Amino acid sequence: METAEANTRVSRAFVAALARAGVTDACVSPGSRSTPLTLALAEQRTIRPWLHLDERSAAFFALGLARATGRPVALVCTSGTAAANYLPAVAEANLSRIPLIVCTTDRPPHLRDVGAAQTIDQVGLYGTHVKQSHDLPLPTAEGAVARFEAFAARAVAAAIDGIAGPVHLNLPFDEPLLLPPGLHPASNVDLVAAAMPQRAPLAPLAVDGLVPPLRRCERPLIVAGPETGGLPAAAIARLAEALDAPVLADPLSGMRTGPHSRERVIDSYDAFLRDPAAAALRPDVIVRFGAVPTSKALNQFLARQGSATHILCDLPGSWRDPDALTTHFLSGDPALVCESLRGEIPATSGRPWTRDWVATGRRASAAMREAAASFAEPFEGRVFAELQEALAAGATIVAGNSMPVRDMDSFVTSDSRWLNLVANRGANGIDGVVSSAVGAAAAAGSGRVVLVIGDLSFFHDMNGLWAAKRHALDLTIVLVNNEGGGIFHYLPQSAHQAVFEEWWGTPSGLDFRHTADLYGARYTRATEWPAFRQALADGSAGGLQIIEVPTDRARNAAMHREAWGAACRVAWQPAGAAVP
Ligand SMILES: Cc1ncc(C[n+]2csc(CCOP(=O)(O)OP(=O)(O)O)c2C)c(N)n1
Ligand SMILES: [Mg+2]
Repeated sequence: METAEANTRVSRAFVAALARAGVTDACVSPGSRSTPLTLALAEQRTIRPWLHLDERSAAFFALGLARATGRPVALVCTSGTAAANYLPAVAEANLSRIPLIVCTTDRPPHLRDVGAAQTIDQVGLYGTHVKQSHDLPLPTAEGAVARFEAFAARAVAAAIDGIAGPVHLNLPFDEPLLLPPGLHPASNVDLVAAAMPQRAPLAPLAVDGLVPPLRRCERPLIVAGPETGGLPAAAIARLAEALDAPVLADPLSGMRTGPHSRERVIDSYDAFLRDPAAAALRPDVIVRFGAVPTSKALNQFLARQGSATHILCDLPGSWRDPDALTTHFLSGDPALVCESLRGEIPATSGRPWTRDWVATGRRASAAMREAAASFAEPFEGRVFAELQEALAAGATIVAGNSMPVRDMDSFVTSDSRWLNLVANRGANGIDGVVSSAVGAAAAAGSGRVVLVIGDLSFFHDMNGLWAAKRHALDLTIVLVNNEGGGIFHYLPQSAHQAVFEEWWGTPSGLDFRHTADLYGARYTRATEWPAFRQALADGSAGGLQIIEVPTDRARNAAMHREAWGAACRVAWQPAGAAVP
């Protein structure tokens, strides 16, 4: 009984310590080895335990919830391959800087690597995809309560400190795992949630080396890439004003929409930078914030600017520059970086360079919207234009990887009404997207959440729908069904007609109406935009809703090319031409 009592005592103390450190949600999947921890979570009221049947979905749900709340979410699973199913979401959380406390339970050390059931090597299972990984002592060890509490507090601190990310705790439990019901003591754990530690402001920045190029520059450019939780939009907008620089704002940067000054924000660069005429644009200083932009055209444009000064601003320890372009790295909190830089440069205004970028951007943006509205057939990009029109400020749009996030980039325009635009862009996986959106929908006060997802990505995580049903969450899913991988039509393999359809087109042949039935979702197949709008309006009543938009892959590739062409044709008018 000593072992069972120790398991109970230590698990309760561990859960209480997580709660004190600020954890408010845990995702728990059923199993035997995790029993003490699951019971400790089930018998308290401070941390909300969310039941999940599938660990891969559980981890992506946790990721979506943590991204929406900004707080670390705990994961609890049994031993064996259950733990391995967390890996895709752990990798995404690590790259997207989302805090998770990954608690895998395990056999005690003497039962490892000796053929015991449901036992795999879990020590360091997530490799370099976690910020820290610890194999905890057995609950019967001397001083285990204090040690478990310390590991919980330390894990939360590590997960949110600096560059946020996942932390792995491997918790061994020996049998008997728990006491029989009559002997199991009532919980006397008094859980009090403490305030989250704040990120300490960083020391003033060493900006000296940057000042001359910034003062001298004539053609500055600011690039706002994706950032979990959003970049400091107002601070970057103020820097853009002081420098009088255009801001190329990725949809996932938090800068494309919102009440900050968007005077210099450009939303259509992905279209017009495709044009050979873009070669004439030669920025002399490029200031970059956030991760690598979604737009390939922008990344290729930046990679061509070899003679420019590239200033990368990011948190210490980060280096998001796959093309090795950086000439100056400024480490620090981006908001403080902006303020420091602003103090060093004389205010500038009226640069023709910036006026031209902004005018070009507006013309291209209008042309893209017009093109999207003009197609008679269902055009995938139009989904985002329709959503931006219909959704209230503060709504969340989760874009699946593949074409949805690219269409979000092309068709969500700069707007004073803030939309929370998110996607799993750390590792760009098409896995776990449904669960990430369900997790976002689970965040209290998150407003309406709409997921736009391709059919193969939807198939990949249909299990994720279970949590929406089980926890009665409100989520609208726009299922863009082009019967396969539409994105591959933009790649060279699309010309290899003999093999393309079988190995890249890959239609699933599934009727997703049955998926909706299985998970109790309201289902609409919208072949016309008025029907789409009506379904979207109906969905605001709540519950789980799937709006399927059937599209044609090959035709959509052609329509995208037409839209880009239209944008490029109007973008390069001489300076002073009318701006729509
Ligand atoms: C886990 C994972 N497997 C495979 C891929 C490669 N991949 C990228 S896009 C794509 C097709 C996605 O199809 P769909 O979700 O229908 O979106 P569409 O391309 O039609 O917009 C695949 C297989 C990936 N990114 N992640
Ligand atoms: Mg598809």
